[in-house]
Amino acid sequence: MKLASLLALTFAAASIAAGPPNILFIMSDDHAAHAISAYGSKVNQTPQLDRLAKSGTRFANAFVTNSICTPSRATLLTGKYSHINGTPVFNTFDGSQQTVAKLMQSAGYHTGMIGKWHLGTDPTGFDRWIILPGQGAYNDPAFITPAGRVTVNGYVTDITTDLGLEFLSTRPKDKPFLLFLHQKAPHRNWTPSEKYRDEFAKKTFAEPATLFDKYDTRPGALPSNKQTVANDLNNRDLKLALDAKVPTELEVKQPDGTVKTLTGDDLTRYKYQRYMQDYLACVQSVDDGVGRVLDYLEKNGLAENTLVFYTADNGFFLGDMGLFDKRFMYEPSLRVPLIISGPGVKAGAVTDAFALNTDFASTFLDYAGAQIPADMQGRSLKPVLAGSTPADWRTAMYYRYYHDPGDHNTRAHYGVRTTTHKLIYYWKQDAWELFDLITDPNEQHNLANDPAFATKLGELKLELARVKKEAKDDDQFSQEQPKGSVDAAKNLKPLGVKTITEAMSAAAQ
Ligand SMILES: [Ca+2]
Repeated sequence: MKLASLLALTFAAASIAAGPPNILFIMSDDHAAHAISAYGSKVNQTPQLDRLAKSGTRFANAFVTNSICTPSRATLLTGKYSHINGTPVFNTFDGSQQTVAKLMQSAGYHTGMIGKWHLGTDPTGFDRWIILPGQGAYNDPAFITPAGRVTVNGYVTDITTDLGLEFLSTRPKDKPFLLFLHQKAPHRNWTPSEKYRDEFAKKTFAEPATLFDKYDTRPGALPSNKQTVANDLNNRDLKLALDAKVPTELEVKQPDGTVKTLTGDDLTRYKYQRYMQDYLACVQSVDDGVGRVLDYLEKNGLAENTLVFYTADNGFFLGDMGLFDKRFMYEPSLRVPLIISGPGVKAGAVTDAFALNTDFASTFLDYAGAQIPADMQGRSLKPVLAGSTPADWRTAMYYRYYHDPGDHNTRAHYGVRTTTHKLIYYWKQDAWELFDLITDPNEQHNLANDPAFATKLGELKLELARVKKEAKDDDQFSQEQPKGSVDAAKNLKPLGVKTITEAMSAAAQ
């Protein structure tokens, strides 16, 4: 037998013996796609995420269905929209319901949950879990485990990665694993590591074209929102003082040593730079962590049979429309990064197929060879990843945000995004916004009141009604949301400062 055929046979046998793939799902908090170089970032370089994109498939159109932390995480676990899984705002998640973690456990997977959780109740369906309380802390963070509360000294992004590597090295080797490795960064109050703080504080970043957006033609929600770079970044955000006062003038030392008092647009520009310096420094540590995990998989023979996902729980405004934060259905916040590599995934590919965070649960189950429950609302991405998007793949997606007024005086809304247009409805204001995403990708010109677009508006209203019905949204939470806060304090047994190994031992059920 020729060597080539022998090798082919050996590889075939190895892939059969390998069984269902491991799944490593890395999710960061508030990481905008446009802060990743593989997505064409104009403000930073992310070599490790680019490396993942090179070995896998990058989704150019990945969206979340409710752009906010807790609801997004509930959707990941259930494969369902907020109005079906019962978590539309920051209310506690009912962990007794069907979740993908439980289903994967039943399918023979060793399951783990590490890092930011923010669902209020304890994780269910995980063999090992260690989560940050609420938002968690950037430095010397506390973690909640089934055994009690532990503290691990160091920087949270590095620690979360270390815990992930410890999970991998101590896992039972006779089972495939599903690991949710959830970074807290780069969430507000953007606190960089010592490694990157000074380096990024010296950088200057390109301003987005819409930093000084005046919100003309969009009076429904934008003018009253309180997540603007100009008027809402406070002393704490800007690392000027510990209070939440918003500076309206500021003495800043110039490169030539003189001191200048900044006000108005100059001050907004300064705030934008300070915000980006810290936010992007946080992103850099997340990127490092992705690299360390990829190295581990390669060195330990796991790369061949492990699917690696990278995504974020929501998008983020990087000064776009003059904003920070998320929540709105506008592109910077609706859109999330999604890069997937692994067995059966086309390498170096970019797909335009719409992926939603409702799709993850079905995708995991599909790869595991397990049955996908009929009540899950997403669709497996597996064929898309193999390079053959089904002919009937979605070309429109439904979105709904509820938290009104919330922390930033955001108006509740729902809408539909197609491949070319977006229609948003602020139901409490009865205000419509229609955008042509091809001619106006920055969503500056609301066409809803333009008679020339009356036909298009009518078509999109019908499309919105269709996707809303398809998502089984009967306005269940349109007026009142469930009670119970994910940030309520808990009395837990304090176990003191622990090493990574000790902390991970406490994570066992
Ligand atoms: Ca988030």
